[in-house]
Amino acid sequence: MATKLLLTFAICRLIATVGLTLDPTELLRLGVDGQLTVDSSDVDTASLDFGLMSRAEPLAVLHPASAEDVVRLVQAAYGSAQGFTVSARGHGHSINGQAQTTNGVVIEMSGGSRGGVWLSPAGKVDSPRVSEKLGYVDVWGGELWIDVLKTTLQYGVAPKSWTDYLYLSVGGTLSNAGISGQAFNHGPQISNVHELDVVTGKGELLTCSEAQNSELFHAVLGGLGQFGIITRARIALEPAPQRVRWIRVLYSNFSAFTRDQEYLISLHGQPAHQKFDYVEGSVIVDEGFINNWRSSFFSPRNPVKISSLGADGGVLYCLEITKNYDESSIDTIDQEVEALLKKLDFIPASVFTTDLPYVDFLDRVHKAELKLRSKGLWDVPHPWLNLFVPKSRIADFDKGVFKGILGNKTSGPILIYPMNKNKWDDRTSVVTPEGDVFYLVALLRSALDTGDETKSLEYLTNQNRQILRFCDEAGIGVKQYLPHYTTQQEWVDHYGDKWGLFNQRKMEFDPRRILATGQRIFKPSSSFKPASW
Ligand code: ZME
Repeated sequence: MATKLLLTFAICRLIATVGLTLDPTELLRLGVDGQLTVDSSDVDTASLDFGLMSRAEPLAVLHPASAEDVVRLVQAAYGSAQGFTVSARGHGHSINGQAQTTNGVVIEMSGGSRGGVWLSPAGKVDSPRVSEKLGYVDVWGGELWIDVLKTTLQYGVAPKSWTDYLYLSVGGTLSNAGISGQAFNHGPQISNVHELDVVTGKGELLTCSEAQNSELFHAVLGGLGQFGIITRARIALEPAPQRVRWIRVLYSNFSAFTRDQEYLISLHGQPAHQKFDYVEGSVIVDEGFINNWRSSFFSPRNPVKISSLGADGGVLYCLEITKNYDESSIDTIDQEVEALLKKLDFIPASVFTTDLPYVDFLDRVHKAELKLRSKGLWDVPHPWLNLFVPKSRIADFDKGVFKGILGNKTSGPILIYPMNKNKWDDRTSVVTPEGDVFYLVALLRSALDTGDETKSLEYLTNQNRQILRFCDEAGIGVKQYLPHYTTQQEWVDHYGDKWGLFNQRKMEFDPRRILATGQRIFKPSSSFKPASW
């Protein structure tokens, strides 16, 4: 209690210094079980994200002990005359300040001292609750996918659809879509959720699914945090494979590359032994990069002279595929992979194969993270650009961007892979391009201050603008994934036909526009905003 009073005084003082008129007794009356803090280290952490390109300080930070704490905070924000904003933050891997907020409170959904996993509305438990039939798991919204994986593996099961990087929160990826090489087959992560608990912008804790509160369910999936805070998710599981055969093959011809990728994802309806489990790809625009990349993936034997591969316009394409297996399929894995590879048109001498445990494959980006961290190359600005490009225009994109604007320079991985739109639910809040198949193109760049201006944040940010302008002028019809815009008109254009629905859902579920203001989609309502807005 003494701590709580001290905190309240601190918040009082803080609010006084920023000139807000928020009545501090509103926060005192919260009576949260978790920790509400204005510690500078908490505020600093909540002010930043992985992108390191925007900074916004919240008034305070809440480390919730349960969904009820989230309810108490949002109810206080919603019910107060002056009000404040509320943003949920997971592991802080947004690029453009999407989980930040000024004049409000950041709820730290992940990690901290809490530990374990919290279920709502049932209360605390020590581990995620795996259903008896092992068909799904219930997890706290702030849980990281790596921890969901480690726990479910103890029961011999695992989620079906992933992101490349697992140190992301469940609520965070479900608020976007959650994609990786499994999405062609299982759909994005938002297609693999049975049920959610959500705290709406009115402070109501609602369970939602296709059958119950379905409008909220679809709104929240890919909803960029605009309609509620996910406190529990029920995630679809499958029997966990034991091992992964991981293969990379190279192409110099872009149309051969995309033809093969599109063929492989067209196999989604086939029996498991006749398709790959994961289909991704990458673009290699300079030779220095592939040498690095090759040495980290393959044994020092099997040398490949990149210059001898006849790269078309100096650009190479790498198809990356996996096949999962276990003891029962150990005798057939070689033949199954061979039969699939026979159908493809890659450069014959360019097959690179690894074999590893399932968890090591899924957690592969973390290994890259540890290497980059050890060289001080992780906590740097990340001017990332993620685009959905329609299949019909991917060749134009290649010509204009990979063989054009990028100018043989990379500052990080460039991912490219197609997905089947029939695995996406149009009732969710996500926006995808026209056509049955669209590509993810991800430019995952790190900015460095080395004196080489092509590595600078300014250069890369400018290049992102150039790429978007090129797509716009060529009428390519791209949609940003993990979108970032600064004006409402751009958001209206982004949502297109879905804007009306998106706006209607906002009025219903967050009428005072207090949630996730860092997305910059809606301004907090004018009757409500403090003078400093
Ligand atoms: C900064 C960094 C990103 C280092 C490796 N990556 C990645 N590598 C491969 N796929 C990724 C990825 N980040 C997201 N997806």
